Amino acid sequence: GKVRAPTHIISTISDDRGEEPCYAGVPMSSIVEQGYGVGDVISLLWFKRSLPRYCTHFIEICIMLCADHGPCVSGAHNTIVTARAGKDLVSSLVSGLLTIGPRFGGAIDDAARYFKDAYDRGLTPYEFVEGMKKKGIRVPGIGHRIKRGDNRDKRVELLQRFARTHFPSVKYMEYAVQVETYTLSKANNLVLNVDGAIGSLFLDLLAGSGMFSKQEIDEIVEIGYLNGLFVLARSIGLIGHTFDQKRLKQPLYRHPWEDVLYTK
Ligand code: Q5B
Repeated sequence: GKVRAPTHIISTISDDRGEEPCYAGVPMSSIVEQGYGVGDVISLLWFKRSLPRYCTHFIEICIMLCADHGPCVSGAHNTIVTARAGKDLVSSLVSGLLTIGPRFGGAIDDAARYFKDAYDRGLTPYEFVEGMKKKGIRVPGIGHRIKRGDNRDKRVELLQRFARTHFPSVKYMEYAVQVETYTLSKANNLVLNVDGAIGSLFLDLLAGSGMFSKQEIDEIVEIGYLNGLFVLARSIGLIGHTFDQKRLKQPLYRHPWEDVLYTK
């Protein structure tokens, strides 16, 4: 009989062997003809299922409001400097992307991990925050360079308003808000930031949509899918910054001596 040669790659999310590519079994023509959006495509390629419209809309809102945050943040700064050094689009983009991490934009997965663990174990915000302090770990999803208790992040408010209106449950987000109330009592910059809002609300999406088993939720949180939202979104802005610098024909960037403390 026929013998199947062993394969070197296993793939489960897409297939291009037929007349048209399929994402998680859904042909491209259906995606286009049924008016799917980028949230649906992310659902198919990342989660391997079609999610309800409020979930895909939420994903799209995350993408839109994380697409850029001006030229001064780490990612845009790196991209601008790289573009001004005459590098190409991909180099400029990845130079910015490489700054995404635990302090900048890449705290979403850890925010989800820590908020989930603390909520599921029934820790009070005080026990959670002080426990993190004892371990010397900053609470992921809390704190911002320019946002304050009296100057909240509008993006966080927009996400919260959408979820309170459309999600069946926002228990993880409400827990994150209680944590914020406690951290704000310690310092005015310790607000719930955009990473913390997305991390906690995605837990609510996973737990409340009825589309994921407990085991699947644990796996998604453990693998860490959610920083992908920031990486994907901010790529839009970083590409824009690259084009902007090239359009403006900006010269090589050199940091001014006056802004460096030279010391022995
Ligand atoms: N303290 C974000 O810090 C920042 C604490 C804390 C306990 C905390 C910091 C942090 C967790 C990581 C996180 C995502 C580095 C941020 C983003 C996207 C963005 C960016 C943009 C965009 C800011 C002063 C005192 C110290 C610290 C204490 C600070 N955070 N304690 N838990 N989480 N957060 N990142 O202002 O006693 O003086 O030693 O690491 O969630 O990246 O727009 O810019 O869209 O692009 O540099 O929004 O919060 O404050 O380091 O001077 O700390 O607060 O221990 O206490 P800062 P520091 P002490 S959203």
